[in-house]
Amino acid sequence: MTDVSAGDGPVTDVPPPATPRQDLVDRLLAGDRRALARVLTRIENGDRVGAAASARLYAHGGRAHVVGVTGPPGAGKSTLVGALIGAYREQGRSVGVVAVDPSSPMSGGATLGDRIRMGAWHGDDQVFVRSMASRGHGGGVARATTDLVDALDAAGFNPVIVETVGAGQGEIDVAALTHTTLLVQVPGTGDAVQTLKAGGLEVGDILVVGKGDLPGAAGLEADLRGMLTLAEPDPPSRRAVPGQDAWPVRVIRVSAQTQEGVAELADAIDAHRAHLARSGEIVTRLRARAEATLLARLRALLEAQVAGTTADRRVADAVAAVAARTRTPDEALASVLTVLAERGAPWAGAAANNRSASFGRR
Ligand SMILES: Nc1nc2c(ncn2[C@@H]2O[C@H](COP(=O)(O)OP(=O)(O)OP(=O)(O)O)[C@@H](O)[C@H]2O)c(=O)[nH]1
Ligand SMILES: [Mg+2]
Repeated sequence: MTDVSAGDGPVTDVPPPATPRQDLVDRLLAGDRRALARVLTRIENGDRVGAAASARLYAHGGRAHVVGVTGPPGAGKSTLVGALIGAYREQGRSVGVVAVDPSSPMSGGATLGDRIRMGAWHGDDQVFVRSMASRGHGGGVARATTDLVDALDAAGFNPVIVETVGAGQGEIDVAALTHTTLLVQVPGTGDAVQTLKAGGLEVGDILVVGKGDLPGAAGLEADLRGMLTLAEPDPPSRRAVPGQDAWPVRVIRVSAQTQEGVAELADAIDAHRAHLARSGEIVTRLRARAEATLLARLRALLEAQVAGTTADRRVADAVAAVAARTRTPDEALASVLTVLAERGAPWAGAAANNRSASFGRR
């Protein structure tokens, strides 16, 4: 384990006691759920303690199968996750859940956390649910979600389920951080097939027809199956490892109300996991996940450096000049880069020099 706490002080939020006590991360790793809850809160807050904890936990992760559950607001995602928790508990498996932006006011759904508190898993220390509002996190939702998933993974939960609203167009790209993605569609909304055509197919490993007890569910199931037979067999985003078969996307109709299809869905998730391991596709997915995580952090870093640049007089002048068409946007960029370089972004100075060199050659 890498000790990154040296510069940041120990990962604990109480003053050092007279007798040495285990710190939060050690307690989390030893199975202490209260320590886990506190670490998750610090991670969600995005503070230094949370960042230091994430860094220490990282080497302990990578064991959990991470399952994404995504779909439109009110599709029954939380109810479905609750049903899956039941299936996993029957198999004696622990389950960690991160629910992002639960219960939009429109859907009439209770948060998953509320359901658990009211339901059968209250007090079961093999089930841990964390709901996170996406509002107020700015661009940090994806980061916080990834770190929360990693912390539950390090704490030994397997699988870890992530519930998010949306299908690719949402504010966080769930497929980039999960191993198996369930795309939930419901009858009667009329947009299911459109969603899938608009990229959902590239995201979903398993297409779930939710609220399968409602009229229209069988029809939607048939539509989705029909669409799959017409779809490009091996789109670039899910290209199989050479020499291996691609995963055949499955359609499963589930009713969380009658429990119909829930066990079949849990089995399909396991089958997808086995496919990823057998075919070697898991390696590709983990690389893609690592790349997406790094790029997202790079983007966040650059955005933080860029934020507020327009407050600088020279940048404001450049903006005015572009608006008045006395300078081109590319010429104005040089001013912005100069300001960024002065504010401690060394790459900007190099980029500014390169740009003036290439303008000189023109
Ligand atoms: N008929 C029927 N209704 C369901 C089923 N599953 C969920 N519902 C209902 O659908 C509504 C929304 O359920 P949620 O599980 O909160 O949906 P959600 O997708 O998590 O909602 P948000 O997180 O707010 O987007 C609730 O009123 C549920 O009781 C089902 O299998 N059948
Ligand atoms: Mg929900």
